[in-house]
Amino acid sequence: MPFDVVSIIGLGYIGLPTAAAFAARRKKVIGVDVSQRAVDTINKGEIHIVEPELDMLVHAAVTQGYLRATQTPEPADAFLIAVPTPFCDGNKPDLSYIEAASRSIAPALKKGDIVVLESTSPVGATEKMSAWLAECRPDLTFPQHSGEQSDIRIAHCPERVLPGHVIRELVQNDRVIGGMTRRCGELARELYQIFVQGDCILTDARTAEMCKLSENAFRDINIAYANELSMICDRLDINVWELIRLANRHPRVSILQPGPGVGGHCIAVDPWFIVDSAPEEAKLIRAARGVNDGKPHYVIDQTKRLAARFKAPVIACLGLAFKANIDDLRESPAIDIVNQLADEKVADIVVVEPNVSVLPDALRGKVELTSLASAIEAADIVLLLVDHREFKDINRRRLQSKLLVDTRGLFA
Ligand code: SAJ
Repeated sequence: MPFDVVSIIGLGYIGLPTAAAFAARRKKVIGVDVSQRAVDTINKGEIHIVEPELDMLVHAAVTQGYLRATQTPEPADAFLIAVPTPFCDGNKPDLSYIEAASRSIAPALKKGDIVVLESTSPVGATEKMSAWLAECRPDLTFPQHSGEQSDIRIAHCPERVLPGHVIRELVQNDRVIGGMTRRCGELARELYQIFVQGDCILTDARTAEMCKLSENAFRDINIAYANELSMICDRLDINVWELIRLANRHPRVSILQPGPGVGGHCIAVDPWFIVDSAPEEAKLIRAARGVNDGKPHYVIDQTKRLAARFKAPVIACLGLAFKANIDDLRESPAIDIVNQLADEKVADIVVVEPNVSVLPDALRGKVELTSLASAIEAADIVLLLVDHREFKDINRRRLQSKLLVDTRGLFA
């Protein structure tokens, strides 16, 4: 039977749930991560990230002997690479994690194995991965040289799950599978059908890469539209939340929600991969990035204008995560906003983030992490940055004497 052993390289927000999904289907899974802390935590049956239901799945997988984590790659029948693809200076994609992961698994490869790149990647990355592997293993053949007959099969299958709903979406979402050859795609489809209930649709690797980038750029452009509307409505003294509710009554209109900016490691990053590869053509995609990256500065200016009304203002900043009900602080506009307000000494700042117990490095020593009740009690200005469920229950009467900057429309 093919795929007796599956290895997942990178045990983060995507890799760990994927490892757990294979293990739940009684596949032997070897999880590989460079972090000793992540490896130790997982081998205890615990998790190092916050994602609903993941703890139960990982605990079951480890205690039943289906999942084991290690820092060193071992032989397997299928290797899935799920490492970060950030951008470096100049908004250029940084493929160094993919390269390091590829080189690390190369010694463990044997004839007949498949390697799938799951990380969101610029067009051409899967071909590069194949070339790195080929360079490390001249004794094996790879698709770009020997086509259908290669020893190792290579494919790209971008993850599409929404943080906070990963376990459900991992199983239910359709998957786009880009094989370096038709046979590579077919084999990858067999692999994913072990746990995916959605359709697994075959294409080539470059189209699969572009498909994932296009999905996230689509969302970025639509959020930019909502953010731009929010600023236009401020100028025209119109409640943007009511406006969007009304416009969305049209059967073919579905405007997204404005916010303090776009965060996370996907939507704020991936459109740049398209811009980088086609700078002349990608005008709209670049403009949307500009609008969304500009929104935190707009919120900072709004807050500063209110703070100037007080002698010694206290601002309660509600939320640091990049979106509601998660602990993920990566690329969070809320952190940039709090950081700049603190650096400019606009006010004394207290912060509430129910999903973390310590402040991120960027804010340590500059602001105080406190409870919701005491933050609101102390505040002259309440700056709502994330629509966490805990904030929805705030007693509106306690806000009556405060000035509000509600970037998420929670109190609208
Ligand atoms: N946001 C808004 N207004 C909205 C929706 C989102 O301001 O109406 C903000 C959020 O607050 C957050 C950012 O956008 O700061 C991104 O959040 P998100 O929920 O739109 O997306 P992510 O980054 O959590 O996940 C996205 C998803 N992509 C799409 O929906 C097209 C997910 O399916 C992808 O798998 C994921 O990127 C990824 O890993 O690429």
